[in-house]
Amino acid sequence: MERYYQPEIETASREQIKAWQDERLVAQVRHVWENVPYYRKKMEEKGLTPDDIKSTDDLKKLPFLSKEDLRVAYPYGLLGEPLENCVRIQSTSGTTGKRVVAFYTQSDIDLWEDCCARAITAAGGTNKDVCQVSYGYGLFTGGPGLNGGSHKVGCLTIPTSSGNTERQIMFIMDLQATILCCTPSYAAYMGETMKEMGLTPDQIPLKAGIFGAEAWSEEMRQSIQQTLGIKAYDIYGLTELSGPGVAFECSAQSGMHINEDHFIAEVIDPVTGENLPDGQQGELVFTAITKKAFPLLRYRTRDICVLSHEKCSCGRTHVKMSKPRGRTDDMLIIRGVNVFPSQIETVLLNQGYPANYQIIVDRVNNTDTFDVQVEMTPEMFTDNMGEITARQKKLADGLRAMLGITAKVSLVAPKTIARSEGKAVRVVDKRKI
Ligand code: DLL
Repeated sequence: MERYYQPEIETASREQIKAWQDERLVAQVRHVWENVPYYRKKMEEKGLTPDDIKSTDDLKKLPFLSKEDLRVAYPYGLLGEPLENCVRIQSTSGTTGKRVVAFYTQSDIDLWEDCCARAITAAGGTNKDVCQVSYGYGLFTGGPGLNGGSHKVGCLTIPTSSGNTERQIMFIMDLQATILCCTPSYAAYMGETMKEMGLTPDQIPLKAGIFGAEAWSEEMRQSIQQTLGIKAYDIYGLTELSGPGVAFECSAQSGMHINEDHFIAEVIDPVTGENLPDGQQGELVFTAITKKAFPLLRYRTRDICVLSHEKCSCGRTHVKMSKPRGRTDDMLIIRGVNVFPSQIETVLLNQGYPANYQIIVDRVNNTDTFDVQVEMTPEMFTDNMGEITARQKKLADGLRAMLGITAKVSLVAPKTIARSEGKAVRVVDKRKI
């Protein structure tokens, strides 16, 4: 039987959800107008006052916020509460440009942890479970968010953080962990290590995994489920909007329910900014309607996905987002063709390769070079060059069929490509260096 953490909210009628959103949006716009001069100015530039926003039907009148706004307003420009009401910050790794610093009141943290508790419950978690949180703790939101959610559900929580894989496995086995939370690439690495240690899926006590923070394909899900003998659930979120738990997967494993009592989701055309209907792919935009310290309105995530209001077999009524296909800024343009790392991953896994790969793009004599390095499994590994060449050709053919351009494929020995304990680095774009 499907279990919910907050059943009355998670299965509320569409009318009820809209009523919550209408009321909370109006209050949030007023809160922002009164407390965030940066956004007030943006509203004024459009000739808007809070009186113009009477319900969610008026949402599209509001100006967007982008990563660029976060950079300009760094560090306090989007703060919605006096600092004395804030109790925590979290931050992103800031690989491109300035770090994002998000602020939380105690109530903001509480709502965020509720969202994570919903995700853990949807993955079958109860107070009888042992939940190992192997996302990084610290400024990254993964560890703290799922730690808080796990406490709320009442699981025995093992806060291992990421890294030290042998110790991770020791805790899973000795304390009989039943739920594992980490990035999908780290889950794959743990699975690989356990297999090498001679552990079979039936010896591994885990039953579920809650994996997110990076794009991962359906093929990768199947592979992790098999190696660990678990059901693998996706979880989505971003620091700017609290962290993990903005959306989470249920037993249907077909998209993630967005916590619509806290976030209003829109999908827009990234070029024109126009709203797109269900089923059409575009950029995900969120309006946070309950959190107060960092109250972002119409924040452009750069994540590309589609929304669906179709009835879900789990009984939850909140809208579902598809797995993000990638980020607008992850998308590579190689010789004029759009390429997402997730498309490449699909081809590799379909041909039996592990998800250990790297994409290296460069520009030589004004032409883009496109190299894909892929690890062989120990079973495939051979020094028969003829066999390797045939395999490389088959993979290059598969990639050409998927992408429409030719890649130079190099098969490399097992364990050549660095493993990730957090978000995996799949792309090295030397054109940008
Ligand atoms: O990655 C929060 C998180 C932690 C989510 C743990 C899930 C689990 P950031 O570091 O701010 O926050 O990165 C946010 O990561 O805009 C997406 O591009 C990507 N992302 C997050 N979850 C998923 C997912 C955390 N399930 C950025 N699938 C987002 C694909 C994801 N991409």
